[in-house]
Amino acid sequence: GEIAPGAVHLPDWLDAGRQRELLAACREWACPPAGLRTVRTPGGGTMTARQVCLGLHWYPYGYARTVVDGDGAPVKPFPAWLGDLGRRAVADTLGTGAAADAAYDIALINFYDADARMGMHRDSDERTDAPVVSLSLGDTCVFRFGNTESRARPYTDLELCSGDLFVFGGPSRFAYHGVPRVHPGTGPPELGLTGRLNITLRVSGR
Ligand code: MD5
Ligand code: FE
Repeated sequence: GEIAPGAVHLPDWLDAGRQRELLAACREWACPPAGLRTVRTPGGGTMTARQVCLGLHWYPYGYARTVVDGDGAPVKPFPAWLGDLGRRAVADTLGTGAAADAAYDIALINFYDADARMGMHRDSDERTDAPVVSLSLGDTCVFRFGNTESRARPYTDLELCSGDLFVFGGPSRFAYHGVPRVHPGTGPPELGLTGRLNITLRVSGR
């Protein structure tokens, strides 16, 4: 349902078979070169969620062609089928008009173990306002959807489960958001994933 203008949550959008396929693809993308890495922040810390990128590699803060805080390898390509999936996601949430010109070219895949979190932030390194498509696999998390003014309240906490789709478009594209916790062991057992994966599809504008 619509959580705020432009922010639409569709639980169970990916069936069990699609979840398995997407997880299998993520496992290949996670392999070196340019695989899963620990992201270093400009302040000298590290993010607790580990990440792999397709199309362009995100590093705090900006985008790069090579894995700056990984093995220096060129980032893996963004496959056409993932762009098709993104446009289907936007069509199913915001309508076919919104999906028509969404040329997805970046995927950020975040892996959360039981202790990983993501602090409240805004995604503003893309040079477009195209909707961000978010897909979740594995353990359920608490997702904190905030406002466009500050990290503070008001915000809404909701659970994102394996197979859920969330699209952030319109005025919700630049809202603050975060992942305050993951509930370990809550994913579908038959998926065979310990932890949580989140796949976001984005339009770089580059
Ligand atoms: C996650 N990832 O669950 C989230 C899902 C990230 C990140 O936050 O930056 O990798 S993306 C959620 C998102 C994207 C764009 C806008 C908004 C939320 N929003 O306005 O709430 O790993
Ligand atoms: Fe984000």
